[in-house]
Amino acid sequence: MTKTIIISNRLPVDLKIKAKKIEVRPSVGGLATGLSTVHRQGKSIWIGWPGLTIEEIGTVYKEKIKEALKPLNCVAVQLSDKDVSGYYFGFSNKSLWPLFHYFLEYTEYQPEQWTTYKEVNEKFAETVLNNCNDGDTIWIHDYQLLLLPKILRDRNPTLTIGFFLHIPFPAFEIFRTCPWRKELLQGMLGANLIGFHTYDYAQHFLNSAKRIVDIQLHFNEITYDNRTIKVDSFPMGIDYYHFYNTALDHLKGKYIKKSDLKQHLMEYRNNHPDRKMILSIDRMDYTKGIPNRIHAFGYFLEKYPQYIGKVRLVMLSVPSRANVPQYRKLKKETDELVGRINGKFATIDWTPIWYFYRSMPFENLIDLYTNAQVALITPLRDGMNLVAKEYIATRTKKDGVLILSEMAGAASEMQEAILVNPNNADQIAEALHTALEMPLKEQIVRMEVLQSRLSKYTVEKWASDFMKQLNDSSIPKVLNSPSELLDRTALEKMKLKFKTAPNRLFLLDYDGTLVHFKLNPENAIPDQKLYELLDGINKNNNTEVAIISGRSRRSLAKYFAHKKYTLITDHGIWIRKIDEEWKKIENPKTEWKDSIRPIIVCFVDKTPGSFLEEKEFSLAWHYRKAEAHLAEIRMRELRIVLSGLVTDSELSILNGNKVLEVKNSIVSKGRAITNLDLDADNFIFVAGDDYTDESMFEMLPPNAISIKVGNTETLAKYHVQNILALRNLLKNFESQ
Ligand code: GDG
Repeated sequence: MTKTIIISNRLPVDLKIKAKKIEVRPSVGGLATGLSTVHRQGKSIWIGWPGLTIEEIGTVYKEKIKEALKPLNCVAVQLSDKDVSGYYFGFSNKSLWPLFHYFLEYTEYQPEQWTTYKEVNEKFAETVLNNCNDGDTIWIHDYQLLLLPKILRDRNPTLTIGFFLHIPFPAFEIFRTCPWRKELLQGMLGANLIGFHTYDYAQHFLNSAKRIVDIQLHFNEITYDNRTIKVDSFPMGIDYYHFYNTALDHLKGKYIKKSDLKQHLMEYRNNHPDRKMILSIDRMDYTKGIPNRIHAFGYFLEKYPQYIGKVRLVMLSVPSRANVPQYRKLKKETDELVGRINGKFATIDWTPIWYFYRSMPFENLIDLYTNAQVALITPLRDGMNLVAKEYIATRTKKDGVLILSEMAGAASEMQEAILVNPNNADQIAEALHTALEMPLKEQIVRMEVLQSRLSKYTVEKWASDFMKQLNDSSIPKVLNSPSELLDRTALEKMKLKFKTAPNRLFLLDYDGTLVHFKLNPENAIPDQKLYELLDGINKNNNTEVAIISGRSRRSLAKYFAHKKYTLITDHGIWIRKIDEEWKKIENPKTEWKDSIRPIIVCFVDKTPGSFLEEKEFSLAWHYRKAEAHLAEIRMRELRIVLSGLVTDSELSILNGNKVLEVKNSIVSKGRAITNLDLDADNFIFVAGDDYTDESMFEMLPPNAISIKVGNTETLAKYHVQNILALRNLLKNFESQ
């Protein structure tokens, strides 16, 4: 039975060593709650860092911790002090966090930290691989583990891998500034499904992937490395009824024991029923817009002095990453600002800002939520922001107003809040004024819509939606195609036929089948291993290796003229059999080139990076090197222009891999291979990757073995995932 493995930087546990004993308690964060259903179902484990380094644990406690985590189905990744400092405080929080939140001025790049980030992602992979079996489902979380999907995919292709990013994915112009942008994207592309909080983040990711990595895109489906990768948005919710019911219990006075905070809040309310409370809660992080909020509140008191003595801003700032310099600076700035506003506006019995720099127990959090008439949440950037959602869930009487930054992912689902630009102090002041004066009726109307939405899209729903799509994505897609993934039985049959057949023919397409595409076709040269493989097959008795390609005679001859292989070039115009001279097997007209060429040249001029390849009998417009988005638009335009001109049925337009080619219709690989010995008794093995190869598959006798490299629609009998898989398959036929 396969299982699910959840992987996040931190395990969902609080771990302490007290009086030589290990204390492990499950933590109650949003992610832990949301995934608890996934984690509870059947066999499932959670892998992550337990929060103590190898040095802190020492050899004595290592095994004890392992034992203590076992009942919770958790497995620890062992990290040293150096790992945590380079990977977590370093690359994750000094490079990725600011970059992804558009804080370029805080983004630092230190190669040693990048190296540690890679090493730690490898360490996570090792722990996962030691705990997983073929076919398991893996769900990886967040920016600390961007490289992990690819590492796992490379080591075990049978895994179904999902990845979810909890923070924003920035626009291409921001992301491209990262020195290791390509590796990061390739890392994420190891997954089958990549999830983001919002549609915008998903679009930013697709845009970057399109421009930086050589992918093909169809709506939100990527084809890369001959795999399909789905990209989608899954807005994360909260454990709605946990917040709602706890708030109800608070109102009913179920919690007899009153904390200091609760006591204060009650006194404040009873002694000053006309005073209102504005609440903000966040980690002390520069992305959360804390100084902007304090400034705006000060400006509000100046603009509307009638509220002096009447409203109070209660600000809970939870300490976070306090050893990163920018966070220390922020703390200092916040302390000073709060001091300044309080100094300026305070009266004998009233202070404008109550500021807490600490974390509070859950019960107190609920007290704050239920006592605040207004929540003021103004991050400069925020992946989602769960606090905004939690405030809504605790408003059991349906009163209260949420002011929310439009830069938070949550804003796209919470249009009934008052949305503000966090950099616009005047707009925030106006929003505060509107919120404080909002008639109860309007508060209720807005609250009802928000509550109804949040109570449906809970964190459990979020997790189950993601898992459902992930499980659907594990089935390889070969649409409308009879082709099967080649299995062991098929391979054994193939080997038997190879042994017993009188003659053997290996007919192999070149680009995309034997070698990877390169930006410039001139660079897609055969490697030594490929020569050894083809020679190894060719050494067998009665065996012919034939390379067939749309490339020109000159280009293919450069690589293989010295070999004893058959060569077919220009989509099937020239053939060179073993020990024979080149022979022209088609003689198509070429006059049409004079009228088509100027049109393609015009598109080359309009599309920087694209170029025209003049072949003897065809014209090819290559756009692999052009900016992907523009190239796609231009390719469509060119195809329309050409289709209008190419009414002559003797010409056809081929849409290849980042190339549009016009050639004579009669010329095809299918026609060309009729010049070879295709006797049905022979062992015939044909492989290709794009639709120009389909004409070959169509011409083959029924018992020939046809193989499509990649996952798209085909007439071939079998498909293999990629070039490496084909090369591995061919190794079975090397002469011993
Ligand atoms: C990242 C993304 C995304 C806060 N103070 C206390 C406390 N909290 C709880 C809140 C809330 C959580 O912490 C904070 O969640 P946020 O979503 O607001 O922010 P991040 O920590 O930055 O989280 C964010 C999130 O991941 C999920 O994908 O929404 O955009 O940055 O649940 O209630 N809880 C307790 N005491 C506190 O003092 N008990």
